[in-house]
Amino acid sequence: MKYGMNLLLWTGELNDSLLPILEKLKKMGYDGVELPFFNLDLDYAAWGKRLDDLGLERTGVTVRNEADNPISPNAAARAKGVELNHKTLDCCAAAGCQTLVGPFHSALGYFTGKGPTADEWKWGVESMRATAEHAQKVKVKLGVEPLNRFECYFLNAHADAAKFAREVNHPWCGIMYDTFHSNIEEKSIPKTLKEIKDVLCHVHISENDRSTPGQGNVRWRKNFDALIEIGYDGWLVIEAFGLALPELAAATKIWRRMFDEELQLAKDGLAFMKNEVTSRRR
Ligand code: LER
Ligand code: MN
Repeated sequence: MKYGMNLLLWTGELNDSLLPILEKLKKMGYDGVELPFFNLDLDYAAWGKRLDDLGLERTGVTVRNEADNPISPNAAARAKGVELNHKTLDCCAAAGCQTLVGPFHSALGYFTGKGPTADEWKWGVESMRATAEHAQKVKVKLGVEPLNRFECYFLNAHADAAKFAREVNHPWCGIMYDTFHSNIEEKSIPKTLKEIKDVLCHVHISENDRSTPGQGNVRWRKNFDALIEIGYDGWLVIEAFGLALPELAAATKIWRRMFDEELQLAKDGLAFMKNEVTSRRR
């Protein structure tokens, strides 16, 4: 396994105040960090160089919004969604990210009041195939992320995301699994993980209240048993949210702080993940 920390706990935009935090994450024993890609005009090649110097690998996360919704009935909005996904992939490549994950299949926090239609599914597959073709060019793998029903309506169950990726049918398009969304949407963790195994390429380790993994109500034993059972051996990235994210707060519904200190959360969360994995491999 590789162990990562999502920087959304601190910021939605990379800036110099992160440098001492990155050094500490490396010293703690993290293999890498997950970078937010919301502002696409930063010098991501320079960030890649800084992270190389620190010895931190990286993955990337992004979202789409209503104006650039890849499943919109408005063709111009769909084209904008694909264009921004392409631009995000270019930024990921410049920063040296191996994977781009997140709900870039449809608009975060936007609802029509109905479930997905056949047209939305078709547009979604077309948009994602175009995105995957660019992903292949720049050599950044896509990890499509289903979200719980309160954050989006297009892909909620992990098995639906897997079906979506199979229809996109492109070697550079996989899906990811997030323990927080799974805790809301899935009936059986082992069944879900077995069902998505062929397309799974990334995991978010996230507690039921988005604070320190291991200290809440997620069914951790079942999650780690099943991940080891299916032979998953990729990134385990902690995703925790504080109040640093006006961009995402409205969609992810984070209104209060649920932990004492960010670096303590990172330290305790890393120890928790490593212990869960190594204790099953003895
Ligand atoms: C959002 O709920 C989420 O899980 C993130 O990975 C992407 O914003
Ligand atoms: Mn997530």
